Amino acid sequence: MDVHRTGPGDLNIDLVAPDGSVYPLQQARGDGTAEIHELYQVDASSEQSNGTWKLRVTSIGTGGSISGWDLRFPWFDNWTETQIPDLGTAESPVVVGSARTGNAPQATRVYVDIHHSWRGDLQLDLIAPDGRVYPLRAAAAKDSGDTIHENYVVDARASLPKGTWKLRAKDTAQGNSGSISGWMLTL
Ligand SMILES: [Ca+2]
Repeated sequence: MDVHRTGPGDLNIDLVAPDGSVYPLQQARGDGTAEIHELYQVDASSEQSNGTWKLRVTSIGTGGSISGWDLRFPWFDNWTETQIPDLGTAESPVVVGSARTGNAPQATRVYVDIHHSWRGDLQLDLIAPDGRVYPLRAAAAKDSGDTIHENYVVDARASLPKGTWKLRAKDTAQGNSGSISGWMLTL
């Protein structure tokens, strides 16, 4: 959530489910904080996910704006450090064993945390349980950065969610190496 406040008053911030249930996220007091950048976790397991969710901001004595927000349904992650050998390939798995029905979402989200002495060596792909390959990032020989902290959105409707998903990092050039620190998959 990214909310900006223009004055010193209070903001009450709630998540409203499609059926109208209200989940309070924050009661921001007039502490002078102008920008609220926060990630909140709520237990919404009694809700149907289908429908319109709302972020509701009630201001008391101040103005402001909602610059942006997003809603993430359960994510799967793997924060075991995985070495990516020079000119080699590494895979980091997550297991989705849920009772989810239907296909993976049109907006399947991946967050990647990689450290590498020349990140342009790397080609990143998401591998679905059925073996389908969803490209995330192409190798770029001139890209000398050393971290990848990036979000990707892929249309994974061709795959079913249940099973083992993998982040695959392929090192395509000699001389530098690194590791996958972790990654997250949001279905
Ligand atoms: Ca390399």
